[in-house]
Amino acid sequence: MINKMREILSRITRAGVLDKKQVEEIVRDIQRTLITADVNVKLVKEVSERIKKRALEEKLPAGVSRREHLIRIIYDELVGILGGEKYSPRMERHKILLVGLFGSGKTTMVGKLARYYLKRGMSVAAITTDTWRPAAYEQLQQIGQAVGFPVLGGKGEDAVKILEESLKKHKGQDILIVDSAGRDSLSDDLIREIKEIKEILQPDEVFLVISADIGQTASKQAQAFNDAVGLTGVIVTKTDSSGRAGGALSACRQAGVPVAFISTGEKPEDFEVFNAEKFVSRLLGFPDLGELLKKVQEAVEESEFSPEDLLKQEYNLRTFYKQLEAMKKMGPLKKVLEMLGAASVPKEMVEESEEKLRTFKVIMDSMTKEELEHPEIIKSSRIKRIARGSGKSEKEVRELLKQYEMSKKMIKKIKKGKFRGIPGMKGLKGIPGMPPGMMK
Ligand SMILES: Nc1nc2c(ncn2[C@@H]2O[C@H](COP(=O)(O)OP(=O)(O)O)[C@@H](O)[C@H]2O)c(=O)[nH]1
Ligand SMILES: [Mg+2]
Repeated sequence: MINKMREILSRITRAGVLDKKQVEEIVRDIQRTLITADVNVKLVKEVSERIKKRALEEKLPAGVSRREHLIRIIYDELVGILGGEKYSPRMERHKILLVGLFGSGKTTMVGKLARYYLKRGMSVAAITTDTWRPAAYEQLQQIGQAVGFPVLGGKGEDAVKILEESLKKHKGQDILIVDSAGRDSLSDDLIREIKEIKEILQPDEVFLVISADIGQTASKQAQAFNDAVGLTGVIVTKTDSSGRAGGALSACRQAGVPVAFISTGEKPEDFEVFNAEKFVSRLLGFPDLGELLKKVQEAVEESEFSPEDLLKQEYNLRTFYKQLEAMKKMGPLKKVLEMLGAASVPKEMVEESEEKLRTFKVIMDSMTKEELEHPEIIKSSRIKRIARGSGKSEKEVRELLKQYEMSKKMIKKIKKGKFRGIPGMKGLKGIPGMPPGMMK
């Protein structure tokens, strides 16, 4: 799912034009990817219809390009199907009970949770009431030794007895984690056992641990466990090795049971609080998409530069300068495109343009009003005078004029409708006529 989503995004950024046909193709690709990840078909249909409708019908916010808008819509909608309320881990003393079927990753999860709270300065102890799995106690012991927490007990034949005896050894550690036994399915016998354990332990959190492998079945399982024993949340494991994590996560959301944590590998550190925005950002190919999209939006709102006005106004050195300033503010957007592998924008781009902007500004301050508004009158004697007056070289003055000329040509093309975009940033609507000299 991850690779496929990245491919789709990079196709969006590479596409010359984003017309109806292109949008439909992209939506079909997203549909296929979600179905492969075992997301419920009805949900896939709903979300892809919404993406299509919004992409084709919503009015573009000022200064936002069609492709940016499409990325934003896809991001929003994916967060919508995967996310719910964000879980905040309790940072006070509490008891956690882990329940779930065989092999879902409960015992491994004890180590992850323990490490998480130990790192935050809390003390931890654990108990296993698993009387089914041979060597369940030894498995947890090993994890406890590696991570650094005591295992209070877990040997015996009766889960309830084990728990009662182990609780006597509890020395008041902040976090007490109880690992329980699974079954192949949610049997009456398992329900009874969990209920008894709950009665005695009085846990603050009851987490159902499920493997991402079960995909959309997670919805039924979460509901069944919730009805039978009452859950405070779900923990989804094996999101690293299963292609169905999207299905499992969206299914929990549909079941109305929040996903508290996810596990991303076998080691104790492969673990995180579930955050749909972060998850989707990673899915789409880079870690801070939400943050970047926000920055782009702010940059656009801040800048008073309107591409439409630029085309209406007479183009001269003053408009050229305004355009450069706006371009500088668009920095974050370039970062988005660059990270998506779409644009060949050099890293120095922003800094370099800032320095150039300063130079250009100094040079322009030494020009007369007439020269700024009708740059075509600037010939070599004026260039000499401007260079002397501004303390810059003639070469720099010529460079400013050259870039202005190139930019002006491009604006002309846009006005005639022949503009296809800047190489590497094709069709980018926000910054028409960015001079190629600034993009070396
Ligand atoms: N790849 C991967 N393997 C995991 C993850 N969590 C658990 N496992 C493995 O799944 C298997 C079953 O885990 P275990 O904790 O014993 O499951 P339990 O029966 O629910 O206690 C073990 O081999 C774990 O190493 C995970 O997030 N990613
Ligand atoms: Mg176990």
